[in-house]
Amino acid sequence: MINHLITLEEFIIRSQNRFDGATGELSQLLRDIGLAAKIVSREVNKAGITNLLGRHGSENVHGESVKELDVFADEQIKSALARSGIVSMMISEESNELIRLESSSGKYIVFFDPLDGSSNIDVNVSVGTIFSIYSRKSPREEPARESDALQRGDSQSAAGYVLYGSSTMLVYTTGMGVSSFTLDPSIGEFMLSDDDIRIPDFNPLYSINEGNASGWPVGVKEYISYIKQVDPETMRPYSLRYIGSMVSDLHRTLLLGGIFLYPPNVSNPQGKLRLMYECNPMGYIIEQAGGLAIDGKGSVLETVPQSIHQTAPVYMGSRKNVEKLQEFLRRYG
Ligand code: AHM
Ligand code: MG
Repeated sequence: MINHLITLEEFIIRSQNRFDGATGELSQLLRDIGLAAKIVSREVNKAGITNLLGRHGSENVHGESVKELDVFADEQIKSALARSGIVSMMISEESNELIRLESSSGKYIVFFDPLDGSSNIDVNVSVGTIFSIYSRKSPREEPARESDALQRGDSQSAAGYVLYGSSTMLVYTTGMGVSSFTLDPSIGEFMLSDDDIRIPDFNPLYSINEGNASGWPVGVKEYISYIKQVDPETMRPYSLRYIGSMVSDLHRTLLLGGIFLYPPNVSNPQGKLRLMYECNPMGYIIEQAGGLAIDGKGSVLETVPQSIHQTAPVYMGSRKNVEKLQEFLRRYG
């Protein structure tokens, strides 16, 4: 419970002060992202009354149509990441290639999805920005290498998301728990809402696109059929909640508990969601809050990435919910 107001800036500085030897670079980077989030939030909120809304007429690297707001968010985040010289490379869902910045000696590599769930914008459903930050491994006097970007999710220095919902919230972790901030538009500041979010251990809630059921692995089919059976003792049947906007579905899961699933299916045999800027950052947050994030074999965060835009199956949420799913995945191979 927070009994006095703390801004995002103040919180970041206080957290930095707890580390001897912190250079302040990560703090600066988080503040830069916070600023971009405010600008994107302003545009998302007024999208309905301006002509920003609508298709931009091009397709991104995944063949999806790009909306004007995606482009706007992409530009804002790129310029935020470029402004302090801390980032050497960035990777956006909207760009095929990784982007090398002039500050090639910058310490950090940032992956981001500028506006996730953008197919929901036209219908006024919440969307979000996701980011994932890695510290480079190569010497800083040399230009950063692609291998600096292809690190496992458990090496993330920080990860977070911004949810543009009924209010705008920024949620992030640097590996010491999860904190959330709510944008107060009247003063233009993100204010601390919770400095230690814990995901409930269990909730009979599940979140999945059931339209894809025919292509799921047998273990997932059997699990979903199990959670629909009636058994009050194990709180079955579970309730279904699916928005179709990952940030929204996982924000709810983080606060209320339950399980979010995006298994492989016929159209996406390797899963649909992107490992580096969807599964890893959201998985890191869920695990930091006490939940689990798996890909069906092991922890999502232990996957060794092969490419910057690769996809992965993902199951994450409350520990007991995910463990029950794991039983089914093991039993049915
Ligand atoms: P996007 O990055 O193109 O917006 O796609 C990702 C979105 C996620 O937000 C969401 O969880 C998922 O796609 C929904 O997919 P589906 O429509 O197949 O259920
Ligand atoms: Mg996305």
